[in-house]
Amino acid sequence: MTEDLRVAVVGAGVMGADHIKRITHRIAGARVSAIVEPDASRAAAAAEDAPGSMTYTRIDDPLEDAAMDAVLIATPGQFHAPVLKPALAAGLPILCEKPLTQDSESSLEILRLEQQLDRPHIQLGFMRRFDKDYQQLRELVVSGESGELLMVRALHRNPSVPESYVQNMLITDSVVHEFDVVPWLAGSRIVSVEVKHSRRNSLAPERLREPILVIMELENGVLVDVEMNVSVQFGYQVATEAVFEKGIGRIGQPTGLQRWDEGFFRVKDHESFVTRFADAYDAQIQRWADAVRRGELIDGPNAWDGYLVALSCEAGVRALNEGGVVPVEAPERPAFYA
Ligand code: ISE
Repeated sequence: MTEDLRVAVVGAGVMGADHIKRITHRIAGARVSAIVEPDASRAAAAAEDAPGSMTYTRIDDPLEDAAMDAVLIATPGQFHAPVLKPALAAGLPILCEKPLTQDSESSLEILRLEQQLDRPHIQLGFMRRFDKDYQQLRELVVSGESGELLMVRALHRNPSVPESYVQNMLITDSVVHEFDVVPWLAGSRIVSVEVKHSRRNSLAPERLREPILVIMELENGVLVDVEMNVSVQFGYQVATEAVFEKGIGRIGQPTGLQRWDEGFFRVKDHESFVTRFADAYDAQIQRWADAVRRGELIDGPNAWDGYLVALSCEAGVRALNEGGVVPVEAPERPAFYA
């Protein structure tokens, strides 16, 4: 393909608007040709960041106009399936923000539709796999330089969450990232999930009981704990410590200017995932666009990975609400997704 890849961005909320700016200003060989967003003011604001784009309120219209070569889905999770289905039927390559769909049953339906095509068309937006720190940690695991991986200790902290964020989203919207990245890091799948409730943060919204501690066991025996905390007030932190036989690997510490003044030592920390993972989002979308232009269609986690994560989320939600150690059973990866 010599022309720019024409991308339709569906959903112009926080992530969609950020991706529209990214594609316009930082991604080579791609441009936003269509914006699908029912909220008129959001659509108008997003269109300003994508010169030459058309705005629509429903996915069917740009599909009918053949206004795009590829689709980036950044709507809330419950609207993924209604966009995935017609986009797959049109044979378009898709980058879909997490989660694939709301549950494993509807994810399976998407897998069935995708398998009617000649190869995977859906890449999942698990951006942590494109973060340099995570990539280096994975290389350390694979190299064996520090011996075998024994434990993973993860911190996932948000300053606050929007009103639409409800209790189960601790798992389905937040820990969903660890459910993807940890098996990728450790080279082993999740076999069980347990959730412990800590003393409740009185600053958390009424409807939330958190922070929580999520404990996962991997097939290779590695134990993983995740502090999931969405009311820390002061900033956004995603950090991991990996415990090996002969050493420790640590990622996600604040970087940049260190200041000593007025009796304090300070380093600026992130306030949102938008800045913490900006480089990872850039790399993810650039590699996806390059893969689509080469005709390979995806270069990252696929819909099967999204399905495995949906299974872990179901176990996680059960563990959150009912307690106990909940097993995660996953079928064999089909050759289509090898
Ligand atoms: C949000 O939707 C994300 O995907 C962020 O990466 C995560 O840290 C946050 O907890 C979610 O709400």
